[in-house]
Amino acid sequence: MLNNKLTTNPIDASELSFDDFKTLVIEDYKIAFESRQASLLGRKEVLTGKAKFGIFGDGKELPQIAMAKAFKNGDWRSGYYRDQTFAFATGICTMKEFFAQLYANPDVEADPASAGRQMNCHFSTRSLNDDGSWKDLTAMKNSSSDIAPTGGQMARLVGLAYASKLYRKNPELEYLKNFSVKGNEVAFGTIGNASTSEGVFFEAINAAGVLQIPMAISIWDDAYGISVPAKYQTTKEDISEVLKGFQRDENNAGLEIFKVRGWDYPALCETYQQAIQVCRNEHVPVMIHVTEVTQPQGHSTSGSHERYKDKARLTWEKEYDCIRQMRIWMLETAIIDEEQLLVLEDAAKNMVREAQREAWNEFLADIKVEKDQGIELINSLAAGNEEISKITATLANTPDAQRKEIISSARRALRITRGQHSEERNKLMAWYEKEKSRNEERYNSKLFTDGKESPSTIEIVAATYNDSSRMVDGREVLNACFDANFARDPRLVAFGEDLGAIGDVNQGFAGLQAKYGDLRITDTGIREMTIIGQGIGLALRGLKPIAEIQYVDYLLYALNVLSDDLASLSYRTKAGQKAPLIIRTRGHRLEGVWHSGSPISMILGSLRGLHFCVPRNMTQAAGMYNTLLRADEPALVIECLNGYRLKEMLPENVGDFTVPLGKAEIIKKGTDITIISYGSTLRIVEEAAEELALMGISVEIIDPQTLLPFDHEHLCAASLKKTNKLLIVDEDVPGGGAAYILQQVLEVQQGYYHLDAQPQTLSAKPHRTPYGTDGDYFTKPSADDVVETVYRMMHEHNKTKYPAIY
Ligand SMILES: Cc1ncc(C[n+]2csc(CCOP(=O)(O)OP(=O)(O)O)c2C)c(N)n1
Ligand SMILES: [Mg+2]
Repeated sequence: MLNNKLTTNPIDASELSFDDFKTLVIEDYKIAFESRQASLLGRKEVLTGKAKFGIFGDGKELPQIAMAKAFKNGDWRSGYYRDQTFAFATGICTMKEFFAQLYANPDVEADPASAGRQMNCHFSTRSLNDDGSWKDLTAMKNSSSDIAPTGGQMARLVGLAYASKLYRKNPELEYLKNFSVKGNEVAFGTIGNASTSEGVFFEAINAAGVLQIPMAISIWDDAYGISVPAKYQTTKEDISEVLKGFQRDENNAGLEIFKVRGWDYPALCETYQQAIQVCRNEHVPVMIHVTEVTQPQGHSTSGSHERYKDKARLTWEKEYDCIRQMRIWMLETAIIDEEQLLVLEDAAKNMVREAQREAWNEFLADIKVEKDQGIELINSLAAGNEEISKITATLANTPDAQRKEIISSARRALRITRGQHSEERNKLMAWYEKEKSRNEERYNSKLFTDGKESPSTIEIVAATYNDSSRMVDGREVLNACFDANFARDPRLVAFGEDLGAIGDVNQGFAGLQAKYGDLRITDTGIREMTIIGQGIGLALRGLKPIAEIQYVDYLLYALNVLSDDLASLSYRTKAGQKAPLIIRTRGHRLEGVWHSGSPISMILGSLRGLHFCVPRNMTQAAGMYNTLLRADEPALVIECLNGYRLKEMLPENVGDFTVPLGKAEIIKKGTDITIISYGSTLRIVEEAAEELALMGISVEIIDPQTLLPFDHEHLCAASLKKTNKLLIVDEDVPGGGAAYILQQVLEVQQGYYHLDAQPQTLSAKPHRTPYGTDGDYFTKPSADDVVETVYRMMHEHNKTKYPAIY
């Protein structure tokens, strides 16, 4: 077994003898050189068809070696696809793992970063044990899981650094020994020069300056973003020049900005030592702008850079290739001689080649077993059937057949032999079923971590009331719930716009900052992407954040971070990382185009991987928070904007009762028609049901309470058995959230079977809601609309009993 851990050592040159110093430098060169070989060989593996796509870290080796020297156990990285040398130098990725990911090996042992789910060079360490519990993150070098959207790493970087601030400043967190040592951890970010054009980059830099957090952002500046040169990307073509206003000075806190050339090894080492010392000790954000970086093989395997770089640039890139420059410097300073270098380089090439071969053989090994089994089982059906013989012959002649070819062959054989009964066919079928479930585990599992703290494991506790229970404003129920939870668990923090001093715009957190301090309950700038990123980073580091988005209408400003990063986290790491972040927001009907949204289908379409709660009132919301805050999976809760001042009875166990996720509730029993609704429209449906009762129509109302998951017990279909009629009411666009509910009830719950009338949806108009009472009335479903829609359905069913209204 190859030992291909490459890790580099931190250096403090002042304390070393020249010989020790030489050894460390040579070791660094070796890692850089091996990494370059990995890039060259990786590209070949793609171009010869063994892997599908390749993007590599060539040209960026030396700054990453320097960065790795300053990176300690407990620290975090939030970077992007160029960081392979850093990953090798820190041990975050081994050479063999690098190739395993390139081949998409779905075995988590082979590719611990993503179990073959991510493109190559998307790095990630495993923070979790198999049961979803945390490892000791202070004893390891941590990398949050990369995502492909450029700049996407910036939002969570803020949170990773902010966690250090909380751990340093809040003594109540000291017991969390697995996550921090007095907040000394630095969050290292990396980003390409062109990606600094993204809004999230500027948002994150500003937030870091405001928050004063130990965030060290490195910019690998190779003057291009794929083919687009700096003049289209960056004002003055120089990002550190542009950001000079963020530089701290005697009077103002800010960032410390460094600039260093990417081929100058001694300067890089010195710069990183200095920068990270400031960052770690003083908790000041630093930026290291690494210029004059090259990209010898071009952007990725998708094209060649000769198409867009002129001759002068290509010549310069050759000359200032950082490995070449380091080599020259080492020879000039007599650190090594040419002969020794050649030996080292030869050994490095062999090491990389060996790791690649092992990774490829391991990738194919399991598949080969499945292929042999598949061929044998299919062959046993062949007797005289030419079509089947052809299938196995083709499969046998495909040396690098993957699971797709093997399973597809078995399925074709089963289709061809449909209707036949034989022992052989039964065997193939059993094998296919077994492989199907193994492949589900390989390719479709772990949308959630499903660990021992999953919301489904939280005990169900009913709300209780006593004789002295009071009716209070809905917001007071929430307030009491948050109060109890913050008293119970010091890991909880909440933040958002206007959430701190005034306790949010609807006062759910009123008075709680005064009680728990502004480290735990705090205001933020207007910066939705990094509010969510702040939450993700904290959650990745063992805290329990509630991030508030002031109105659901503004969720769009954070949707990229929520969808790309939070929602995909468990899946893309195959439960290697979790971020139990709760997003609290408010929405549905109120007033105006941007304070009345109910974009449910947008959320359903983009946030699989989150639980999605749509409580009808503040008591249900509190019960959901009580569940979620005891569990370890991310969720979004939309409170009803128009419900904060409505009266509700305050439960005596307001911080302890739980509303389980996926548990629908029958709000009103009835016999003629089932209406499914959620959130604010439920009150309208209830009002309509009263009028319908007077018209002789008995309505059963079901509140699914959560849309993801949806009605585990299939109460909706059970209700249809009785009523045979279905109406879904919501205030999303037509064909939005209601269409999803239809799919759940008709398809998943097989409710179609019980219908005797066309199922209907009643949603809002497809445009946004105009301001004012009439704007709402003519756009969103009203009680009139519900009454008449139900009545029309009853009329269709029995025209004599229910004569037409219009
Ligand atoms: C949000 C987003 N837009 C576009 C892309 C496609 N894309 C991938 S890499 C890249 C260029 C990035 O350049 P830079 O940030 O300078 O990094 P480099 O590759 O040069 O190291 C682009 C446009 C993407 N991945 N994500
Ligand atoms: Mg670039």
